[in-house]
This record gives sequence, C-alpha cells and structure tokens, in this order.
Amino acid sequence: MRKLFTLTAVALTPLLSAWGQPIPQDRQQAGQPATIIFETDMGNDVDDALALDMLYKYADLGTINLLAVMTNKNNRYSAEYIDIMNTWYGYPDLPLGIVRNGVDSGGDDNYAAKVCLLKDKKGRPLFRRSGRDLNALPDAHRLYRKLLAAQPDNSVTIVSVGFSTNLVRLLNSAADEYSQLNGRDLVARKVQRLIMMAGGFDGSNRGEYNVIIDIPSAKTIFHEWPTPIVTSPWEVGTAIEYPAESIINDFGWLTAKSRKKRSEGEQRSPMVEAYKAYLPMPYDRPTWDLTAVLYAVEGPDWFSISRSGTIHVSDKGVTTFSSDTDSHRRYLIVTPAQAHRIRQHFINLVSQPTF
Ligand SMILES: [Ca+2]
Repeated sequence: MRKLFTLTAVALTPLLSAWGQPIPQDRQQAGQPATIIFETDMGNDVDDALALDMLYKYADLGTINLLAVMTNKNNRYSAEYIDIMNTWYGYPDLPLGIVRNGVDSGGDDNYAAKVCLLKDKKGRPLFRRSGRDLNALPDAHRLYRKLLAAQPDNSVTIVSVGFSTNLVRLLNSAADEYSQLNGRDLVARKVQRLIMMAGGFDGSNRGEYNVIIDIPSAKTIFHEWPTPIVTSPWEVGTAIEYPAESIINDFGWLTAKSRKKRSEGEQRSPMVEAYKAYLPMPYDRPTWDLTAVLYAVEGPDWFSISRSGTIHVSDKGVTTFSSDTDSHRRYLIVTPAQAHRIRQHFINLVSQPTF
C-alpha cells in the first residue's frame, strides 16, 4: 500500500511559486504528470538516495508517473538498496532494471551495502524487501525497450544521474518482441528529453565523475542522443549543499508517538541510514542528482539555463559547450540567490514525512 504523503504549507509555498508561473516550452505539458524513468548509479554518492526520495514524494503527490528505476552501478547491493527504498516508500512493484557487466565503480564497500546489511535488535534484516528475485531482474536496456514501447510518443523523461552505460545499450539495441524499432528510433519516438547530472562547464578542465567512469558512453550520449538533453553540471550541485543538520534534526517524525507500533525498520529511514553510512557524520553534501530531478519535475523556474548548443566530451572526459541554435543540448546554471532558494526547497522535500 502506498504511504500517503502529507504536504504541509512549508513545502507547498515554494512548489506553488514554481507552479504558478507560465508553463515554459520544456516543461511537461500542462496538467499531465511527467512520466519519468530514473537512471542511477545508486551506491556511489549518497545524493542518488536523496534524489530517489524526492521522486517517490512527487509520485505520491501525483506530480509524476514514476515508470521505473534503472541502476548502472555494477554491484548487487545497488539493486537491493533500491528494492528496499521502493518497498519502504510504498512502491514495491516498481519496475527495476540492472546492468550486467557494467563499468567498475567499486565493490561492496558502499552505503547501499551497509544499509542492506543492517539488522534489527533481533538480528533480522532491518528493512523489508519486495520479495522479488533480484538475480532475475531484467537488463535495464531490455526493460527500457519494453516500457518505452508501451508509452505514448514523445512522452517520457529519462533522468540520468549516473553512468551512461545502459542508455548506450538502449540506443544500440535491435528490434525485438517489444518494438520493431531499433533503439535509436525507439528513443527518438518515445523519449521527450533526457535530463542528466553530468559534465562541468566552469572552465576548470576537470572530468566529472559520471562522465569519466564511462567516457565512451558519455561521448555517445552527448554526441548522438536523438532528443534534447539538459544536464545539471558539477558546479550546480556543488553550489547547493544538503545540510547535515537537517539529517540530524528533521526526522523526529520517524519515531513520533503515532509510529510507535511500527516495526524498527519502519521507524528508521533507508535514505537517512544511507546518509549516515556514506561518510562520518556530520557532513554537508552537494545536491548534484537532486538538481536534475528538480529540473525534470518542476521545470526551469528554479534555475538559469544555457543557450542551445553542442556538448563535446574529450578523451579525458572533459566536457565543453559550443553555442549552436540547431543543436539541442543545454546546461543548468545557478546564481547564489537561486542556490539558496533551491537548498531550502530540497530540505523541505527531503525531510517531509512520508505518512
Ligand atoms: Ca549519482
């Protein structure tokens, strides 16, 4: 059963201030919830867990149709942690795709593994799972084909906040039982836009993590993806840090009197536990992946945005932007005032009770 999301006035105010604006062209069509697939390297940095938390809450509100989560982290605990999150937030049947033989981004020493291995006082797994066989989960690129084929044309937003491995496999896929179209044509028909957290445009010549872990795939996506891309670069999420004090102070509702009859696993949050497990507390953390989700769901009012152009990925994974009105890649920018406003909005959303 889905948990109800109680929207308080404190969260509603910034939402309304965004929704009250005229609908820009790259916003989802008015009145239609955005259909979103979340493509994540869950387990590497903890911002993926906060970004996924936001997506469940938007889904609870009816603001989005969350179609699936795909992981591109080649580690068994990535999918298991997502399965815990899906179950905890009330979406145990959400389609989940995995990567097999993906790029190496580290083994079992990650927050996803640590949360999966948590035990309650009786020594049982702390958090419930959906019960499905995680070894039998579909390859993400196959699941993309199945799901995209069943969606209306030009209707799906993919939010990609990890490596581009699965997306390239989707582009390179052949016709199958789900669609007669090859991957490239299927994407061109069904995917309205790709919103990424990737790259950097601050002139520092630094390779951003999501790009450098799988440079060939990042090149293919930025150079060849057939529909518009907006990316939230490294410097945007870096300018907006989620505060440790929120993790420490804003989750008393988990153990509130009304929840005392709940199990130990229901009185602790897999997102909060992930945050505490990722680095020694207290620490503030950039909100890279949260910014991509915010843009994908609530539109451009929160940010500034570049002109249209091309994004080139060098052999070392450095991204550069060139203006070109005939191309369809843009990147997000934040002013200090926007960063301040977004930070408070993230705190409101992420700390919002889920009952
Ligand atoms: Ca990520």
